[in-house]
Formats: sequence, structure tokens, C-alpha cells
Amino acid sequence: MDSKIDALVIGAGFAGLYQLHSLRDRLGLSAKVLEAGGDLGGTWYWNRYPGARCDSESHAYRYFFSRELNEEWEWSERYPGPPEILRYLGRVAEKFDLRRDIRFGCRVVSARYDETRNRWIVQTDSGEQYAATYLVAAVGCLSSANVPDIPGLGEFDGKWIHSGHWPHEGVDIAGKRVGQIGTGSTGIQAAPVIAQTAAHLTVFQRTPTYSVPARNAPLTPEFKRWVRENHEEIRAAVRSTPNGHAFRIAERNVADVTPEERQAIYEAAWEKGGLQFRATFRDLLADQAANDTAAEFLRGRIRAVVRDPKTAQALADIDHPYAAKRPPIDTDYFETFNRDNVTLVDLRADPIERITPRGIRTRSAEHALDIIVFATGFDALTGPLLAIDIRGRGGRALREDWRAGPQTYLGLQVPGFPNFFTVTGPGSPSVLTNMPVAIEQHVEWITDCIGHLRRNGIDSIEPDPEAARRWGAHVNEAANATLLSKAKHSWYYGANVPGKPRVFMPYAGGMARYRRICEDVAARGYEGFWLNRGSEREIPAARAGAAGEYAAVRGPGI
Ligand code: NA7
Repeated sequence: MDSKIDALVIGAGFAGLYQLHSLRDRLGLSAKVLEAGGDLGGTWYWNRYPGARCDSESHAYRYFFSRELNEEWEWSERYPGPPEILRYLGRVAEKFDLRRDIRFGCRVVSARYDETRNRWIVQTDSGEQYAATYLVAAVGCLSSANVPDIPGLGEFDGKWIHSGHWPHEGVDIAGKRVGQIGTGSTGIQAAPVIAQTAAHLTVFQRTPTYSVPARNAPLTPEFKRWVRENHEEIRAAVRSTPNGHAFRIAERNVADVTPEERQAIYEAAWEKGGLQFRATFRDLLADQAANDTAAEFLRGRIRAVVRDPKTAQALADIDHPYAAKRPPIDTDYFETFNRDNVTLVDLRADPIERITPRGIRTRSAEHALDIIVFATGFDALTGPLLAIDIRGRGGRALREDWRAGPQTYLGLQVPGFPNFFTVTGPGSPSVLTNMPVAIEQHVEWITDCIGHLRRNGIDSIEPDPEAARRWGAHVNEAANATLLSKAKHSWYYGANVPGKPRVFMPYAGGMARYRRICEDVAARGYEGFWLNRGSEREIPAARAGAAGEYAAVRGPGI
């Protein structure tokens, strides 16, 4: 057992790499990363399905902690794809000499807190054991694949693949009959690309979704120069916007403009493309009537593009407010349904009954297939953490404690699990943001926190259960202040995984507001946490302020 380690980090994606650099090179700790994949990249190591691409714009999808790094790196397109993101992370690892402290191909299966020694004992799938004072889960929010339990899958004679475990050597789709289940962000990216080479693509749609064109394009030399020269401005923007993107949400409400002006605004945003469509009006996620105008505009676009009226109707018959589920962006998604080799199966009218050796049988027909692509998403946020048997004080199991839903304080720590930190854990803005921004904020907060513990001779930190309870109530309240609460069947609620508790998991109060809360908590001597020295417990006095401040969320923060 390697027990000379101060900190163990699980995962070598954006979060794990920066956490290693911060703990090792800023605090001088001995730190190691354990990574299940064969190389770094996290989400991007695994998600290599056709059409995979980041939805955040490249100038905002990066670390901001090193100006030098940004000056050395240039993205080539508006939205980066996996190969370029992996090259970027490879460059980061090289620049900060990270690889020497990462162990690849080693999956953490359990982590147990040894109270007498104040150490985490971590076990990998190959039987290796590590011990460390601090344990940081940088396991990603969308890394636990959700393969639905459809009867007959084991009998299928063809090949089936989940989008999140796409074989690195690729899949030969040319001339094949492909069935794709799922039309979320992944399915919407994958279908147009699969359709280009497959003999036939059948898209099995359970819930139709809005989508806005991504309008990806190579970056111009002028834009690249602008990015290089405006590091500070872009950094300031991503740190101050509600969702960590570099675009600002308009100040106006839908009712402030005439219907003609509104139409022109939506058309311009449609032409510009991307997630910033939702930034056209301030009240799109707060007010149903306002949202209805965007929703109707987007439904109209589907009807205008898709030629077959029945298919258009099935695609446009959307049952939730725009952006109440994660809003996808696409390249020719709706146009794909005009191809002769593409069919849409509306599962609400014609549900899947089973998978047969030949393909997928719905209530009305059997669809013969060579390949089934599951673009069925992930056991989000809690899944990657609960895949590990994590045990805190007295052997208590995270799986038990979270049976009714995740309980965290600030999405950073869990009561009863001292010195265990979760980067972008449930209860933090995480998936509602441009991820690297949320990751950077968490990594820096955790690093400062561990630095504080060490400077002050504090052995361990853990949340006061009451603070975690209050935070959980606030997370709920923040979601209820938005229209996100109108899409109860979203994966934000865990609704995509049968049996998963229905709890809104990410924090919808906004990244900028959340950042202030975290800074305030730290400035108050880690209010809401217990700081332990041996058997003595220091409880920072709760003062009016942080706790009271986050008690009221007025309007959506996203
Ligand atoms: P999502 O957004 O969870 O989408 C999964 C899709 O799969 C969605 O259309 C689901 O329909 C569908 N699905 C899931 N289970 C089934 C079953 N059993 N039968 C039929 N259809 C099913 O995952 P993505 O990978 O697209 O995106 C995840 C995130 O990655 C994305 O938001 C970005 O942040 C990046 P449903 O809507 O549940 O009815």
C-alpha cells in the first residue's frame, strides 16, 4: 500500500488534472490521480461517438488559471470536438508535468474513511490499495452510462453500443442499418453524422426536444487574435455570467418588446446559433408565457424544415418549456429527417416492446437492424459517485445516506465523510454551466480549504448536517424559482434512471451567485462546516449573512 500520499484524486478529466496541479504545485502536497480510462480526458476520453462535439464555445471552454497556457493554445473551431479537446488536455498535462502522478487504467472500487488514522483507504479494481488524508472525487457528472433495461438486449445478433463508451477504433457504420435510441444532446449530434454513411437510420424518439443550430465553423484569424488578446475580459465574463458562458443574458423581458421585435430577436439568435439562444430574454426560464414565445418559435422552425407532416408533428410536439431540459444544439438535425434513409419512430405512439435477434420490435412493427446505438444518457451526477462503495464515519455508506437523494453542503462535501470533496458534485451548479468554469471554481475552493486546514493544524473538515439540510432545501427552492421544475422527467431530476430518487440535483441559483456564497462561507471561517482537531470539534459560529443570504432566491440564476 502506498501510504505516503496526502491527497488522492479520482479521475483525470478537466477536474482531476487541475486538482492535481493545484494540490501538488500550489500547496506542495504529495498527490496522485487514479483514472479508470487508458489516458486522460474524462468525458472526452469516452465520448467519441459520431458528431461528438462540445456545446460550449471554445474560447470559453478552457482553463482560465494560466494566462500563459491560453496564449500558447489556439482552438481551431467555434466548438471543439474530442480530438482537439484531448490534445488541449495533453498540452496541459505536459506543461504542468502531470502525467507522472497519474495512474491510468485503474478504476477505484471503494473508499473507506479510517477514523482512527484520519486516512482514506482507497481500493482499485486490480486490488491495489492507497491511503491518503484527503480524497477528491473528480469523477465527472455524466460518466456513468445509462443503458435501459430493454428485454431481449442479450439476444440481439448485431452490435450495440452506448454513445458514452464508443470504441476508440471506431465503428463501421457504412452500409449498415442503424437504430438509435435517444434524442437528447448526444442523439441530436449523432443522427446527422450516422445518416451520412448508414444504409438506413431509424431514430427511436421518446421525448421530442427543441434544438437550435450550433453553426459550427472554423475560427477566423481575427477571432483567434481577439481571444488571445482578451484573456482577462473573457475570464471576467465567464466568472460573472449565471451559467459560466462568455455570453451575457439580455436585460430585457419578452413583454418589453413588440411581437415583431421579438420575432426579429429570435431570428437573429437562430442565425447566430448556439446555447446563447436562451440569452435573448431575461425571463425565458422564469416566466411560462415568455418561454412559450421561444418554444413556439422553435417549434415553427421544425415544421418549416421537416417535409413529412407526420414526422414534423412528432418532432415538434414538445411537452416541456424551452431549456427546462438541457437544450441541445445541432448541425442539420431536423434536416436529417428529410433524407430517404432516415425514419423516425415516435415511441409515445409506438413504444418499444423488446429487442429481438433481428432488431427492435415496437408495438406496431419489427425494425431490422445491424447496430443499435444507445444515446440514452447517463446516471447523472450521483451515478459516478455511487458506482464507488464510499464509506464515511462509522462505516456509513454513501449509497445508504443518499437513498432518498444526494445530501451535500454546497455540492462540495457530504456530512459524515470528513476530508472527502466532490468536484461539481450534486447541489452545485455543475451541469447547468459551462463545465470548466464550475470545475475551476471548485478546485480552487477545495485547494484553499485544504491549505487552510494545514496552516491551522486542523485534521479534518466535514459539513454540519444541519447546514447540508438547509443547503438541500435551498437547491430545491432555486429550481422551483425557474421553469426547470416544469420538466420533472429530466435527468436533472434523475428521472431517466428507473428507481432513482426524483430530486433536482444541480444548483439553479446561478454560477456567479454560487461563487459568492462559497467565498462567503470560506471567509467566515468555513461556516456550516465542522473543523476537527483530534477529538476536538471547532464549529465556526454562524453569523447572519451567508445562511440568511442564500435563503431567498429571486428569479432564476441560470
Ligand atoms: P440525455 O439528455 O439524457 O438524453 C437521453 C435520450 O435518451 C433522451 O432522449 C431520452 O428520452 C432517451 N432515453 C433514455 N432512456 C430511454 C428508453 N428507455 N427508451 C427510449 N428512450 C430513452 O443524454 P445525452 O447523452 O443526450 O446528453 C447528456 C448530456 O451530455 C447533455 O445534456 C450535455 O450536457 C452533454 P427522455 O427524454 O428521457 O424521454
